[in-house]
Amino acid sequence: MLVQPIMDNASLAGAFEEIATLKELQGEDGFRSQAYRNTARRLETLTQDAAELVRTGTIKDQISSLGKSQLEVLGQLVSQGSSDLLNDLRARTPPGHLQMLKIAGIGPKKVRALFQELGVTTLPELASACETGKVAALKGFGAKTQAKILEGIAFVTTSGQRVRLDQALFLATALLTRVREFPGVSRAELAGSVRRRRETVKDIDIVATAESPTELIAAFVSWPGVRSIAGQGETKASVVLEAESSTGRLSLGGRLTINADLRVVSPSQFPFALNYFTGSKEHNVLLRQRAQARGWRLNEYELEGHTEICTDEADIYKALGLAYVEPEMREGTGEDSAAEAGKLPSLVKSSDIRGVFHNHTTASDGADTLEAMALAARELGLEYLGIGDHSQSLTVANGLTPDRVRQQWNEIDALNARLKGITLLKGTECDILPDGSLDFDDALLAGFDYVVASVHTHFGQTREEMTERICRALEHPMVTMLGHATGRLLLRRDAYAVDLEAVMKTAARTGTMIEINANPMRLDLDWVHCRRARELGVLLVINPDAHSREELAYFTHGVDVARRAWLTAAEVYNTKSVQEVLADLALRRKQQPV
Ligand code: DGT
Ligand code: CA
Ligand code: ZN
Repeated sequence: MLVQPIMDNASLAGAFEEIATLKELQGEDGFRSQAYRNTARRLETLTQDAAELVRTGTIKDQISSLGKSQLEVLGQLVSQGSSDLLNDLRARTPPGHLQMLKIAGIGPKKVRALFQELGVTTLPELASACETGKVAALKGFGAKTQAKILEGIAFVTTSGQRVRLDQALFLATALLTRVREFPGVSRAELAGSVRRRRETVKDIDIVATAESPTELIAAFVSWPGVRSIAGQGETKASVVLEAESSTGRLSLGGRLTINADLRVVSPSQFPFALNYFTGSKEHNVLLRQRAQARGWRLNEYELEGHTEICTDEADIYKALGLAYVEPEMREGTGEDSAAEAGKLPSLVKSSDIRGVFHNHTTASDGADTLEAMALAARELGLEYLGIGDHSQSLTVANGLTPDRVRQQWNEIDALNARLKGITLLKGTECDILPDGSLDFDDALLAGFDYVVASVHTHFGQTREEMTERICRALEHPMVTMLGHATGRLLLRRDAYAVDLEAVMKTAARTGTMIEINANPMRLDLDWVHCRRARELGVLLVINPDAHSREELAYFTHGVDVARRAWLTAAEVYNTKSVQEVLADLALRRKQQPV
């Protein structure tokens, strides 16, 4: 049963984003599709309810660039929940063409060429065209591109079933609220990989108690957003949810489908069911073995043989001789012995974060001005906001020339003199050039409070070249932290080839921080390497890489990664106060030969 979606700003933005992509696939000129994409950005950052502005005919006051056709699309989306243009574009575009866009190195032009020259409409067809050498023979492709496409297909098809955590969490939280508000429900929690905050998830798992399980199940399978029912029983249901996917700078927009499972249990079963369905499987095995060693049996409903009552998960851990293990650490990687020895770390929390360093403004490729970003950071409760706009050679992102850098410093000084409750820091996201040198000279670099160094070009270098390149940058005395260490885009682009172990060891030796890039499309470092970095003694820093006011809040996704990596507040640089950070940054600069 498809219930009409509520057209909030994010859904409207998603529809515009999708129209832009589909128009490009149809070969319409770039300018017109870009206009739709620009509107998507504006809708996303609009603070008023766009649907309401459309209804009252005042939307053009907020988005002056809207033309006649875009206004018509908006009008239809708001009044009918769908748009003729979007429906028409969807009908004319093979779904396989959208999937092809997820392959790194393939854009709309290449998809069109493959379709027109070879009639390719699906990923399997594309794979066989590559395998028979037809793609390499096409103008503008070649053997190298063909090999890359094959790799990309393998990547997209193996990862394609999973959904990014931020998107799943958004839907899961809304669903959980509905479950909790349902009459007769006394307890309900998210379980599974969503609760453990894995970076991608297969489905949403919810565990609940209810006075009438059948009524809750019947309601659950008919809620808005449910596209179909995958299974329905007395105490369990599984549905397929469909929603507009969130937009954001690195996403493709479009539709998102994900399964959601609800399990209804009795109040006495609840802690056991929650624990079991939170997993991970590996963690469950560890717990079951501990129960067995005590002569008990642990399953999803009870701890058989144990006589004391368990009302929540902590009681179960206690019964097994363990301290409570936070869900993020339940991956079967030694958390049970640490819990037994009382050696579990006290994990960093979002409320510990007092500032962020890697953020963009309209000076480079951000959507908001310096002042708007500063006010939003203050609103979020941050004490300091570091600005890290792009450097000069990254012209595609409007990188700053030295002159523009100095101009921004003046603006920062002026804002710092004027604004209360937030301190702006002068930083840069300085490109690491292919040979490992930096995009600004030392004299200019010395004027920043700190430097984030990142790789944005020449991803195709060999593993040795890339490792040397990054390590050379880390050796540079003015580099404070390494940005998005591997360049990966979740479910879309693999990390570039790089020896991270060597990079982390170099960072540990030079005292350079490594960023946990918290953009939910990156999460780079990932939690596994992050935990290794901690072991090696690398100081980590969580950065949202915000390109708009809204994206400042991304740092919470980085906190999730840090928690999965067992990090405490002391091991994350930006839990320091503004005074501590200013003192530390000044000290770091003093130790540099200028
Ligand atoms: P995913 O793949 O992102 O959905 O990851 P999970 O961990 O949410 O996996 P899921 O949804 O298949 O199952 C939820 C939890 O239920 C899982 O973390 C542990 C538990 N579970 C499911 N199947 C088994 C099993 O065969 N053995 C054990 N020990 N636990 C299981
Ligand atoms: Ca799951
Ligand atoms: Zn970057």
